[in-house]
Amino acid sequence: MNNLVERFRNGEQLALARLISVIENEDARRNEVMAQLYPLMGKAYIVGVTGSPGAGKSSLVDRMSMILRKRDETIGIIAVDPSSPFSGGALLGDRIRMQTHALDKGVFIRSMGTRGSLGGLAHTTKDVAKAMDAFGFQWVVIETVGVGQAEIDIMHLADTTIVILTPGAGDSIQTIKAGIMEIADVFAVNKSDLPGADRVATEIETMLDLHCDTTKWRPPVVQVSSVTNMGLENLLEAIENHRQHLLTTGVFQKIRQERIKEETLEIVNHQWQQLVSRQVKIPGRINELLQEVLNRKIDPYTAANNILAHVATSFKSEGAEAGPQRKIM
Ligand SMILES: Nc1nc2c(ncn2[C@@H]2O[C@H](COP(=O)(O)OP(=O)(O)OP(=O)(O)O)[C@@H](O)[C@H]2O)c(=O)[nH]1
Ligand SMILES: [Mg+2]
Repeated sequence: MNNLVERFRNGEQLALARLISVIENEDARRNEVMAQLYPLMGKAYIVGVTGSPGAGKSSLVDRMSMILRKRDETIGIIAVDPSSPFSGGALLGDRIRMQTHALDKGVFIRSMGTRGSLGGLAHTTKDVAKAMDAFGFQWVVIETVGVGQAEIDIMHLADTTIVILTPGAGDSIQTIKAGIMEIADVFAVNKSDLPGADRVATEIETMLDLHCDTTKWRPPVVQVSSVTNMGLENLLEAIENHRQHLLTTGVFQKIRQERIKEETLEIVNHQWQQLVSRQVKIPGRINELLQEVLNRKIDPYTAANNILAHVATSFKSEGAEAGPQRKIM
């Protein structure tokens, strides 16, 4: 494992791919890996891209990456497809749509598709994004279909979230109503080479006039086309403007700090749950307490308190030694 981390530090993409597999498979070494990579994290700018199936997310990410590469900036891309059972490597479709970058070391594409990911899809995506950040990519772009809670959670990872709408799909207002409006920092009307794009853009602006708190940030609406490459520079400028807004208002710093706190508490929660489930599996005090509840000798609340106390004691003896224990730098 140390060898793998060392190769990762030396910029070997194969090592990055292997470490992502460790993260995805909820391997016992996952926490150890994340702890080792932690000092390298926090430099990438994270962009979320969401929209209905077929809105052109992958195509747009591909085009944006092309421009960023011309500026010599590096990009890690995560394509999350919750409906797909596949995981690891690139899904065929994404491989084709993003093939422009097949031989380019400045772009790394990873598709993730397993619903049943043990730590949860959002949790795993977050860790994969962190691994790409630690690897040194200046941009980490996460593409996901904007439907369920897990996907919205994933978008909360992003510094800037782009919501893609298209003309003709009839989904603009519907999508906005579905609560996606709250997560949008930039609206992209993709497929603007097709008729109806102006109307969609106007609809979004009207919606923003009515509902947007302009004291904060009014999401710009940018018309783009991945086919004609129209508007791509404007889209990148909109992202840059949002980034500057976050930095100058101090919101960027605040959000990053909030996230670190939240994530640390999430780890506590996660470890705690694992500790409890491990103990429940073995005969012992916890099972005795559960049995007493079943026999109506004690109530579940008293039992829960006793269980917590018991787990805490065993954590002192076993758990504290199991995980990573290092100081940062
Ligand atoms: N006319 C037109 N077609 C586009 C544009 N962008 C993408 N498409 C087409 O729309 C289809 C879907 O594009 P994708 O990039 O795969 O869309 P996606 O949102 O990533 O799709 P999923 O990941 O399957 O949800 C493809 O056939 C693209 O060629 C565009 O700007 N104009
Ligand atoms: Mg796609």
